[in-house]
Amino acid sequence: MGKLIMVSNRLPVTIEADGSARRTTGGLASALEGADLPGEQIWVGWPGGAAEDFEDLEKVRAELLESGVAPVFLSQDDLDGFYEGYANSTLWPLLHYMVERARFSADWWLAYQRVNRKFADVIAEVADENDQIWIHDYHLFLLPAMLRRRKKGLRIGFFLHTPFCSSEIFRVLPERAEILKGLLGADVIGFHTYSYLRHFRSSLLRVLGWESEMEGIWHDGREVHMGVYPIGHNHAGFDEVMRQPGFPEIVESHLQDLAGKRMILNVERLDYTKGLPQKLAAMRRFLERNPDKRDDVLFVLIAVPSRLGVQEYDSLTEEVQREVGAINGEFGKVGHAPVQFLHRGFPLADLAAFYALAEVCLVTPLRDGMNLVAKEFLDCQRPEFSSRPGVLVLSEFAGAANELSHAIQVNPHDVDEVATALNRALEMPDAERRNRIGMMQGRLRKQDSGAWTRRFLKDLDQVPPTDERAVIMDLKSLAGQIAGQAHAGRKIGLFLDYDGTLRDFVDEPDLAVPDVELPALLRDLAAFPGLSVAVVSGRAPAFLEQHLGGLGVTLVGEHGYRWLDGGEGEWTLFNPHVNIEWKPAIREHLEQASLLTPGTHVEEKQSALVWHYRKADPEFGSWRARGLLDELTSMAANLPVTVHHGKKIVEISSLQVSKGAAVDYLLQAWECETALVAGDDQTDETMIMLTPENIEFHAVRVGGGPTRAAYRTDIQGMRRFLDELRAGLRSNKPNS
Ligand code: GDG
Repeated sequence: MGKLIMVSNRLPVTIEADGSARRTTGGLASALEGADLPGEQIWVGWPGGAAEDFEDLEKVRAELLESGVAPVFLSQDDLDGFYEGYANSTLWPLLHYMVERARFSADWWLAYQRVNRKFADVIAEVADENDQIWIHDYHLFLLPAMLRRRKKGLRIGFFLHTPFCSSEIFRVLPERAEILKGLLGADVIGFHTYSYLRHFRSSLLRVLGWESEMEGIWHDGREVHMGVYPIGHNHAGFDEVMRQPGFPEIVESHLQDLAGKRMILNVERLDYTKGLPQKLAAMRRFLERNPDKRDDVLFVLIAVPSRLGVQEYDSLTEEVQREVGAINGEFGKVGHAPVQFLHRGFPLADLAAFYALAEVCLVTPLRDGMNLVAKEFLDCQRPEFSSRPGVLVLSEFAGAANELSHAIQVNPHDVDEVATALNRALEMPDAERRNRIGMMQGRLRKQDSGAWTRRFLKDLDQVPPTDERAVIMDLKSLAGQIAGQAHAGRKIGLFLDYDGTLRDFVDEPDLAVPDVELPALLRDLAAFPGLSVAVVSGRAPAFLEQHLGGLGVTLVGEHGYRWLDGGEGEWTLFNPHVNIEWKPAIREHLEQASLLTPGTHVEEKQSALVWHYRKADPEFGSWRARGLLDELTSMAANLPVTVHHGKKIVEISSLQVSKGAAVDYLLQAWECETALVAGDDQTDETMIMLTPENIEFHAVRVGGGPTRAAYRTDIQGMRRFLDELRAGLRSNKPNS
């Protein structure tokens, strides 16, 4: 097994200009600290600061490399455009649904691309074939595809720590297509919740028009797996500090400071997504409504400074400071200010003590990928350290809300609701508090950051190694083998689907005409003595004859209903007794569906009916198609038909007609000794599944999806195969 290369914008440590190191605060850093990563590792990331400020860049690089860290040094220009600009002023607000905060600049986009390339450069230097690369977060959306182009044989995972916003928001981003394609360079893409995965899939559909499955998407000749991996907190780290002999003293000293007040705790990186102003509004409402509790409670707001220098963050700090002052001015008294704003970080042991002592933990972000504070608070609730169990008040817009259903969940925008929840939490009887904590704590401790890491890396590990993925290589030797057999005088049949196999799909099927090279290629192949070629398509005869007639290639139309021997003369039916009496009733049903679904229409073929939804709204269209499929399947239970869901179509065709049956017929008629079938969808599987006796039979699936074919490739790979076969046929001394 190769090594693990962890890649994040920030390293888990910040390196000062003199080379000394300091720990970074934030969700990613603290989760990974407890993750207990396996095997040999290298961390790749920005060490903090601008490259210009380091006294001796090369010395720092060499020292860091020795301790397993490969730094990506960024210039002040990079930092302005990439970090403060595109990552934190464009992507961060958009991903958190704050469109009005998002700012756009072409220069920032250039810097974002440049810095992603710098990361790719550093990784390419330290990575070897079969290493696992685990890329973290929105700063590096372009990196998976860049890296894949740069270096073969890597297993690339990507995890997004933020939400993935609805496609309606994501579409706002000018570079939306590039970002999605960049991400699809990964083998495994992970999200915290199912909703984020769903939004990502609808963005693929709405921005790129690419349909995907829940588990992933076939892209660029490989399977990109998508999954839901809710991150856990660093249970081991908190457990360790709480077990230390000095911990009770730390708790005791904070308890003294509280002087009998009931602590309502808030811990966060100071960020507008965490909703501190809204939280302060709720505190104010609570204090207004509950004068009897004003002297009892103490709101402790720990807010670690974050992204200093970014304008939004500086003004947020000022806004919070002003409001804290105003609330204390209004509701405080000599010796007691109800709100304490601590604008700094604390050591983990102090944080654990705060969590243990809090009666209420107020976690009310406006949007949050997961939120680890909520989990850490619950974990630190241990009866030996506090007189009363605590209550979690949690925003329904935090990813953690999916898992923590026994918290009091609130809408953070609803000031009244949060104020009421605060009061309810303070009044909650101890038995209920304990019960709620118990329901959540066990699971959290098991699903900690270590479990999260293991799950993600296990899936990354299951990505097949390069040589298994490189099916196109196999086709090359297959081309040589078949050319050799043709030269040796064996009778060979090639049965090739058209759309999605020889030619890409386009929005308008009539425009999917063959490119200039295809007719010549097919003609050359069919001209070789003993080698017969058939294009086996679902298309109507007229289209096939117009574009592929007269080439010496046999045309099979309407999924095997009729054929044109050698591409000229008269079309013949494979089976003149096919039953088509079922058509009127089904046609009426399909026409009804078209009326109700704008952008769809019914195509009538001799032995089939096709409902096309290529031009419908993509989600509405595929939802309707699934419904139609159910209806037709039950309607057709006693009819001699099959129903099939193809690429943007639902097709009902006679049971007696199939591509497989047509190919079976031609295999005999042509007395084939070797045959190759190739296709990209379920109708082609009827040829792929044939098992003709005494014939060497090769089946190729073009693109993704379940198949019985032994070979898999993409359209380019298929065309390359045919080119190589032609070259083999032309050469005097064939490979065998
Ligand atoms: C991003 C996503 C997602 C805070 N103050 C102190 C301190 N912290 C630690 C907490 C916690 C971490 O910072 C904050 O993590 P969050 O998950 O709450 O939020 P983000 O930093 O925004 O993280 C988030 C996360 O990535 C992981 O995927 O959950 O949604 O936005 O661990 O303990 N740590 C110490 N002293 C402090 O004063 N030692």
